[in-house]
Amino acid sequence: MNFDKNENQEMIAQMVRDFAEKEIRPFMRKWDDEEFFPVDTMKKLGEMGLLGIFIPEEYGGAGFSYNEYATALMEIGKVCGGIGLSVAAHNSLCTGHIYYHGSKEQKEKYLPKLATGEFIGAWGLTEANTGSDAMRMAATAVKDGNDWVINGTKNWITHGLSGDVSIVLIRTGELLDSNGITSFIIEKGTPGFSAVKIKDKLGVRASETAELIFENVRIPEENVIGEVGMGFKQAMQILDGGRISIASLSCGIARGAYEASVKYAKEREQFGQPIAHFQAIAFKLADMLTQIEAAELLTFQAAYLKDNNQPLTKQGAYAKYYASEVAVKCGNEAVQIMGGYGYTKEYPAEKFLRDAKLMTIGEGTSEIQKIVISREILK
Ligand code: COS
Repeated sequence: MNFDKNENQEMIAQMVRDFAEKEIRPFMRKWDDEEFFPVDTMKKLGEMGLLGIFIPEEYGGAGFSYNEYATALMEIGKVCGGIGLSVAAHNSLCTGHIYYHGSKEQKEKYLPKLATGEFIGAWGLTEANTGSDAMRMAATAVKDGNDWVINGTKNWITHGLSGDVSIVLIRTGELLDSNGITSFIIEKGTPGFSAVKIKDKLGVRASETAELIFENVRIPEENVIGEVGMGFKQAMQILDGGRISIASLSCGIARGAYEASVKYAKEREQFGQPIAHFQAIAFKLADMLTQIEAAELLTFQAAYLKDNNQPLTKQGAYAKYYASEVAVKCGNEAVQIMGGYGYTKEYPAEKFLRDAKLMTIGEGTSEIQKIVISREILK
């Protein structure tokens, strides 16, 4: 086993760090307060290759692997979980779905634009009544001539409003038929397709979330991804990879909370000495770092499996489960270490905690990860 970071990882980490300090940190509080999704910042991330990190160069991507993708998300997560979530959803869900399951024509048409940030990507599986129980979705697509006609809604969709292209999972067969769901590509502006922004989220507020509405939306057959009926299985595979991105982002948020805590604990004096000198605080830091390092190892292990085309359902799930819970713990401890200050927006701890909480929910809750892991153990 080699634990050294490779040259690309070092280079990407430095590049993302510089970008985040200049283009994200100065504005993230304002974006968070105003729930503003900075499309311009996303475009800049696209120009740097961060919206097509694992897409090959022939399709306009950076041509890196999941290893580098995980590294980039860890760095962004240290600064802003909201922007990190947008980068993750764009790369592994929308762009990844077209890359792994799309036809040559679909890849040539969409990937160069998605990978460079000309297009922002969205991905829709969840509905208002079907989150964990994704297969019970109600939105339907019915064949009419050469078109499919879609009706229904999708909910909690990252970039649902700003997305230039959305991949949506829609029922084309019987309820609860695992071969009865199909993936479609829908472009912004398609008649009958609209979106409404979801407001007042606890965290990741710089990342746009929306409800998608389909009213007799006509989609040509050429926008079906892969085979009709294979959408659910494609989505499960996409989520296997997506969960690595949420694990990576969680590691970044956790480390951001930890680093802010160390700085505070060394500066803040009580009883005549820095609070870091008290074991009550120092042990919190020790616990945080130990868990972060373990979460990173699980995450890089899952990324390694993905890069080597090995099964990763179980490893992706426990990386996501563990790392997201560690992120919440670290955010919580950061608030505790900073005391009253940590409870205010003047200090970064509360935002780490709010952003971290979504990590235990999105792309499958911690409870769903335990279902996935236990099924893999017992099958
Ligand atoms: N890769 C490929 N295929 C998979 C798979 C995977 N990781 N996981 C399941 N499948 C296949 C199964 O093999 C099964 O195929 P058959 O019917 O041909 O045997 C089919 O998909 C249905 O799987 P399963 O019976 O396990 O479906 P369930 O309804 O029991 O659901 C869970 C399984 C709960 C794991 C799934 O619904 C899930 O992940 N839910 C959470 C969804 C989620 O993460 N939503 C958040 C989206 S936010 S971006």
